[in-house]
Amino acid sequence: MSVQEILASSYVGFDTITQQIEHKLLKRGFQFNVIVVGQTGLGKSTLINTLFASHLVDSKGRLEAEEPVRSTTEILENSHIITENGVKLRLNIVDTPGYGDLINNEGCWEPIIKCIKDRHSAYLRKELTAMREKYIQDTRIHCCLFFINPTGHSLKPIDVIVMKKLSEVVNVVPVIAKSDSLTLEERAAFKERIRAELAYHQIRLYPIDTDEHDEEEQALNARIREMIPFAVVGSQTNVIIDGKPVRGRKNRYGVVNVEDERHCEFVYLRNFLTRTHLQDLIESTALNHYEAFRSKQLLALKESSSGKVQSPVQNGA
Ligand SMILES: Nc1nc2c(ncn2[C@@H]2O[C@H](COP(=O)(O)OP(=O)(O)O)[C@@H](O)[C@H]2O)c(=O)[nH]1
Ligand SMILES: [Mg+2]
Repeated sequence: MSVQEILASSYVGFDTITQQIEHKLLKRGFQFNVIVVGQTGLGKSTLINTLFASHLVDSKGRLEAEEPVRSTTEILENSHIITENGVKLRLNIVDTPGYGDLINNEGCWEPIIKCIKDRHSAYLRKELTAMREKYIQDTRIHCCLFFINPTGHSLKPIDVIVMKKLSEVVNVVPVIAKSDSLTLEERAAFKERIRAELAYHQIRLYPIDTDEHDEEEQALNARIREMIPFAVVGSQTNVIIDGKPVRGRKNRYGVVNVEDERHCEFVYLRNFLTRTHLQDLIESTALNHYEAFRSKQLLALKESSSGKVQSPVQNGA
């Protein structure tokens, strides 16, 4: 028997591990948690429904003018299971109605930051219990869609503050809401200005390159960063274009086809969120945001417990 033959016959079979992993992952399904932040009426619910091609979100903002403006503390959560070609995605949408609706928006970000941190600490508690579950359901927020008012001017000071705070605890993806209200020139100039402002205020938004990313991924990330913020249009209704129903908005002077790249950047956002970066959003939440939170908490815990141990010694015990 030649060496070649021995090698050929000694097939161990670990190359099937990818299939094994796939089988296991498919059985378990995926969990994706998104938080949407932005003023009432900017089209948050509509966009989420357009993104995931169904009527998912029912939490409403203000419906009637007489209705009181909701406080930002009212954070609503919707959970849905969507399936595509046998892949199960458990989608959690956290809606924050009322953000930035008030005249004085001082501290309006606090409930949102708290919500994100609370989820981190709930996960940490589960990790730390002695009889921990075999599989801890991932409740950490993987992505924050931040809706920018399509003013065409610049970011509001409050947006700058909030995006900065959010980017420290979560992957922030900014979008220009209702971008059908901007002309193409206005849109390009607005995007440019927002990018300049983000850079000026040193707001580091997702995606951020790490050692884990290879050259190809870094090149893709660079392209994404040049495109941010995505100028999107949402619609929950179909209009007929060339005999085919498409997601679109029809008005007196024409139709915006949401999925047409010449009309808006919705398709880029969807590809980015679901086709190219879904896994990275989930992973980077665990590796970066959660890890930072976790080590800070554990250090604090260690310090406080070592304080307790030392005290009897100090008392001369
Ligand atoms: N022109 C335009 N209107 C939109 C767009 N997205 C949503 N709307 C409309 O804006 C209104 C508020 O949308 P909604 O999704 O409830 O906003 P939310 O309060 O941010 O959740 C609805 O009448 C939508 O039909 C958009 O991209 N362009
Ligand atoms: Mg809504």
